[in-house]
Amino acid sequence: MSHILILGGDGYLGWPTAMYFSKRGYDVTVVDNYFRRNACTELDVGMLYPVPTLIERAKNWYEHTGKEIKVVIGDLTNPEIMRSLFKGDFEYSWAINNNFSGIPNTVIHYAEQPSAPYSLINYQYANITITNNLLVTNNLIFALRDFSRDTHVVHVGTMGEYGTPNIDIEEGWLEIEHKSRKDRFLFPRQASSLYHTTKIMDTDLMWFGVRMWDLRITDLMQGPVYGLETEDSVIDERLRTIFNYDEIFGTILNRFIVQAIVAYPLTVYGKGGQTRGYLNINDTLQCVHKAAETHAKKGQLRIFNQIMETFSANELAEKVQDIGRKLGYQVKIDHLENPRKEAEEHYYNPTYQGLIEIGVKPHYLTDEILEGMFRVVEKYKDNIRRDVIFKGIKW
Ligand code: USQ
Repeated sequence: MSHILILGGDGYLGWPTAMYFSKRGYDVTVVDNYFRRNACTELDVGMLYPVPTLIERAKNWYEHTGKEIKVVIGDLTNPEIMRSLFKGDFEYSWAINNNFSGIPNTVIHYAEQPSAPYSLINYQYANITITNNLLVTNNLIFALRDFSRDTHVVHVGTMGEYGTPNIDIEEGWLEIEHKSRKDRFLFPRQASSLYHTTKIMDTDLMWFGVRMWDLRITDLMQGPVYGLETEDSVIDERLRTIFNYDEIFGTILNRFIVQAIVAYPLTVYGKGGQTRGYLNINDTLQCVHKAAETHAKKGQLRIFNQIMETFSANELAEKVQDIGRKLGYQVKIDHLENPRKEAEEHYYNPTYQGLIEIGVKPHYLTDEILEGMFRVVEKYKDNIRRDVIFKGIKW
C-alpha cells in the first residue's frame, strides 16, 4: 500500500486530502502542530463551526470507514521531528497500528502559514510566516536528501507567486531568447504579500534540491479555493473541514457567501477588477491526487497552475448577489478602500492545461454550486460574527 505523508494535515485542505487518499486505499499519516487553530484562537477570528481535534477526526473516520489515518502532532520547523518521520523513531499521537508505515512514497506539503493578511499584521507575524514556511520546506528537502531521494513531493504553491504580469503566465517555466541564445527559467515572480513571497522562496529551495540532489517535486500553483463540502464530509458533519470567513483566513468567495447570509454588504476591495484563478475544494483534492499518481521524474521540478477558471472580485460579488437574491437574501455590494497594495485593473491570462491533461475533471462555479454553499453555510448562520468580517489589515 502506498504510504502518503501529509504535512499540515489539519488545515482547510489537509484534512479533506487525508480522507480522500485514505478512501482510495493509501496508507495515510498526517502531521500538524495546530498552527491554524491556535492562530484563529489567538487572533479571535471566529470560525463557522467548531472542529474536533485531529485525533478525534481520525477516530471518527475510522469508526465510519474502518480505515486508519495515523496522526502525529508535531512542529515541522524542528528538523528532528521532520527527520524522524523518515527514520521511524517517533511515536504516533494516534494510530490503531503503531508500527512505522515506512518511508513515504509521497509527501504532500501543506504545512505553511497560508494567509497574506496574517503575514502583514506586523513584523512579528511576518517573521512567523517566514520562519515557519521556509524552515519546514528546508527541513523537508534535507530529510529527502539524507533519507529518501526517491520520495515524490507534492507541494502546494500559489498563483500569487507570479503576481499579475502584463504577459501570459506559463506553467512555471518560460523559454527565453536573449542575445540569440535560448534557455528555460522559472517564470518571473513578483508577489504582492510576504506570505506569497515565502512561497516563491519555497519554490527556489525546492528547485535547488532538485538541481543538487535529483529530488522529484511537483509544485502546484494554486489560486484561491472555495467550498466546504467534499465527498467525505457528507458522511458526518464532524468530518467537515475548518471554515473561515474572517478577513485573515477566509478566502474571497467563502467570505462573500457568509456576508450575503448575514446581510453584510459584500466587501469588494477597491475597484474589484482584481482577477484570480479559482477552484473548488473538490478540485484541489483531485489535483493533488492526480499529481501524486503521476509523479515528477528524478531531477524534475514539475509545475502546474492549479486553477479551473478566472474571475474578478466584481464578478464573484455579482454571482453571489444573484444567487443570494434568488434565495431571498438582501445582498448589497460595497467597494471598500483597498487595504492591500495590488493592481485593481490588470491583464491576466494564465495557462492551466497541465492538470487537465493528467486527468483532472473540473467542477466549475455554477449556480448549483453556489446555492449548495449557501445551503450549508445557512445552517450555521447563528454562529456568524460580523465583527471579524473586516478589520482592515493594511499592507
Ligand atoms: N478580496 C476582496 N474582498 C475580500 C477578500 C479578498 O476584494 O473580502 C480580493 C483581494 O484583494 C484579492 C482577491 O480578492 O485581490 C483574492 O483574495 P483572497 O483573500 O481570497 O486570497 P489571497 O489573499 O490571494 O490568498 C488566498 C489564500 C492563499 C493562496 C492564494 C492563491 O489564502 O493561501 O495562496 O489565495 S492566489 O490568490 O492565487 O495567490
